[in-house]
Amino acid sequence: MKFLYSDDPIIACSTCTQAHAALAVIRISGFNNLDSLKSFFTLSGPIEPRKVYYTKLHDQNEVLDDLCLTYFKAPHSFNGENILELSIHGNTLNVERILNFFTERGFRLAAPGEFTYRALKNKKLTLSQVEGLDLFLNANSGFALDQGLSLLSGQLHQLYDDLYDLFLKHKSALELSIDFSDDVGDETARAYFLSSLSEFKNKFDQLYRRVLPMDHNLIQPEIVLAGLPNSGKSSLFNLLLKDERAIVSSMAGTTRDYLSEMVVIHGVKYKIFDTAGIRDSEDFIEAEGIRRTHLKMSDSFFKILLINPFEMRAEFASLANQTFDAVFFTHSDLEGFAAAKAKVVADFPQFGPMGAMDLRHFSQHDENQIFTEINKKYLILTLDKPILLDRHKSLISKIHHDLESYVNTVIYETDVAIISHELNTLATCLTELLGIVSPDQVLHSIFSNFCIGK
Ligand SMILES: Nc1nc2c(ncn2[C@@H]2O[C@H](COP(=O)(O)OP(=O)(O)OP(=O)(O)O)[C@@H](O)[C@H]2O)c(=O)[nH]1
Ligand SMILES: [Mg+2]
Repeated sequence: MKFLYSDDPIIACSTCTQAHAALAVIRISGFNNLDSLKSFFTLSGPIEPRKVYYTKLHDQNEVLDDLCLTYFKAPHSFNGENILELSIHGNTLNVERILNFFTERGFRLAAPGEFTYRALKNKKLTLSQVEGLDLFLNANSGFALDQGLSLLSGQLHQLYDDLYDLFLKHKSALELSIDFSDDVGDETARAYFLSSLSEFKNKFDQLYRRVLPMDHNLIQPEIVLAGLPNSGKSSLFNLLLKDERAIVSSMAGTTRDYLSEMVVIHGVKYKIFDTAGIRDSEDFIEAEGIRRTHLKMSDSFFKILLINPFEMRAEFASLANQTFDAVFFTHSDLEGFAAAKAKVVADFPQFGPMGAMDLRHFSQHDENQIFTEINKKYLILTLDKPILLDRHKSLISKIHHDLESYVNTVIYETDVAIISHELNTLATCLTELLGIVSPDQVLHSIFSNFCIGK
């Protein structure tokens, strides 16, 4: 990420550049003073900060666009630099022409997230605020929007700060017990040391509880349709999308690799997967497709199993070993369905209640039934406000692990040097969580996710 060490003036369009729109916002940041820019606009007087000017951008005598211009003077801007914002007409060619106009005059096109990186560098935002902004801009659900906003407004950072204060208090209690135990007495120093540890641990445990549902990605929640070949996965996939997206046929093994599409259910954007039917296959490509089905099943937060009771195979045992969030029988319109279903239910009692569906006459009621189950699970998983960001989740889990080991050391170890060493290990993770220390690869992974113009 070369831009970490650059402070050139940069420019980007901060709104969508893929389609025509009424307006587009171009941002220019990091210029030393306005003199280098003022001559491009038709303005009589000085440009005052935080005032909107209706003006024209011109290339010598030719007018390029009429626009609204706002100047944010450093350090009172989003990223602490001088920023000029231009609200121009949103034709994509117009946007491109204006960007070219400035790049030909020494302004460099900004890399994704570069404006925000400068906000971090100039201490306008903390690292977790930056992550909150990223989460907010890429949110797929109201919950992710709320958590992004909470991070952006610094609420989670405040919690980390409070935790760090308790940590420092405990650290000073350890130093006190080393340096002054003769003065304050061994017992008193030890009691203070232990109570400060328990205070820190209680606070940390509250945070750790929010990391527990670790297994699934709730930022981009995934739903998988799984089952044997010909169980109706692609049929249901198309019905839920209301689009003939996947090929449906009576030939077993039609879907050979997974397909995915976005579907919005009760305001949450999910990625739904149609997968290759599971069976033993000699065919290399189909076998690879089936391996991918298994991977998708372990990634997805909601797994739907479809069963065609007329086409059972030995391979079903491998599916029956897993837990599914919903299990449905298809082909309920066919003669002999009740008996075929009863046999599967008797052979595989572990699934519990299973619904039945006639995918040839899929109703609104069927759709509601599936969507309600998905929504219910998402709401349950997000009820305790789990922390969504992977970097935070893994650091909090690491602190949890180090803290458990530290508590054991405190109980069984008398050598203060060893206790002190373990406390320092804990400190390293905490400072990373707070963003006091941010290794380059952490910054790289955060900023590589950002969109251009932010
Ligand atoms: N009568 C009836 N036919 C169905 C039903 N559901 C699916 N089918 C038919 O069953 C066949 C297989 O359906 P698909 O949706 O392609 O099955 P799949 O699970 O995607 O199969 P693979 O891609 O081979 O793994 C097609 O001919 C569908 O029209 C149903 O509820 N009733
Ligand atoms: Mg299919």
